[in-house]
Amino acid sequence: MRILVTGGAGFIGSNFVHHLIDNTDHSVVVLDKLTYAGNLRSLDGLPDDRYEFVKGDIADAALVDELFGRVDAVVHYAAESHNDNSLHDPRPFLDTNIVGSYVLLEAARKHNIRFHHISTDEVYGDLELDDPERFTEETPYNPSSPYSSTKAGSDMLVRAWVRSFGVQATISNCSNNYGPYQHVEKFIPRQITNVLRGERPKLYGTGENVRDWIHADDHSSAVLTILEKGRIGETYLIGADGEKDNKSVVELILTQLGQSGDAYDLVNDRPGHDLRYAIDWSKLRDELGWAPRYADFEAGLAATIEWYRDHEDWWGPQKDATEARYKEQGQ
Ligand code: NAD
Ligand code: TDX
Repeated sequence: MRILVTGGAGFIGSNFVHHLIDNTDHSVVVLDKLTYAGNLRSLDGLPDDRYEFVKGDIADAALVDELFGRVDAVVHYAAESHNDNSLHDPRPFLDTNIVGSYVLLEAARKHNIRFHHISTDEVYGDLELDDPERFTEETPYNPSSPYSSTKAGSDMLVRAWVRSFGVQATISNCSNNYGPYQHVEKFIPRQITNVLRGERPKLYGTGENVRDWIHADDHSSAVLTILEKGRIGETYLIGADGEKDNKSVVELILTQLGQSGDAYDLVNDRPGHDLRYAIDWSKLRDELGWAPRYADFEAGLAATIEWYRDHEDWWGPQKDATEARYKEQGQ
């Protein structure tokens, strides 16, 4: 197959492109606008005969029409992805996550193309710390931020285009990813690169918020499984039983880098900050036979720290501007 990957120069999209090239015979066309979050260097070293890069906007209907005419399937990662940015300037989130997804769905309908939509567990809102339940495919949508509400809106568009127009689509909602090529604005890379630069990690609020971590390569193998075996019209939750509170993650980063576990600062909390996410991924396991490979979070984190230590040339150019923005917000 030739697979169009939107947002393939971003964090999870680039991990997926490497996963496809390394583990399948498929070829890849990447469509990416190269916003501040896109980095062509994340796609270095891919074989010319199986990989093509197209710079462009998913909301550009003429370009999207041309590309859908020459691929066999589409995996849609492109998005504005950072909650904090969405609180300061929501507009690009509507343009890309909603209007952009709409343009892709119209092209999928016209070309009758297999379409997989990448989404997030944040569409379900948040859980109490002591809630024994986890999110399932049946949990009602209850998004909190401009980011998560635009992702929820795009999921609803996909469901409507399946039901009303017969589009051949599936949806996955994944928990928090970590791994190589993640922008330094995000929690884990921000704290690793702070420590590498001699700065203290910054925890929002009290640090008690819980995220359910999964390695980006496990997200990729799950998406490939759904693309190959998923039932049209279905939603699959993707997770890896990786619940950790933010304070514990910062302590691990500090100690793995040889610092004292309490050498962090508490900073202003995020408005509307979701307390806890937790994913029940048993449908994906039972129906499609998928399982994660990175069961050991501490080992995956150590490998990620090594990657950032070795790749300052990749993240260094964006670090100062990112920290300057956080400083303005007291974070
Ligand atoms: P990212 O911000 O690292 O990458 C997004 C990519 O999309 C960038 O390369 C950017 O240039 C591109 N892009 C943005 N707007 C575009 C447009 N209009 N046209 C074309 N390209 C555009 O994001 P990420 O963390 O890799 O997230 C990818 C997807 O996975 C998103 O849909 C996100 O909602 C979803 N997701 C992320 C996580 C996570 O933990 N990061 C978890 C679950 C789901
Ligand atoms: O400096 C920080 N300090 C801090 O305590 C930052 C940047 C974050 N945090 C907290 C906020 C969250 O509780 O860490 C947690 C993770 O924050 P983010 O990396 O911003 O991720 P989150 O808001 O949980 O959303 C991520 O997972 C779901 C992705 O960015 C989304 O794209 C995805 O949908």
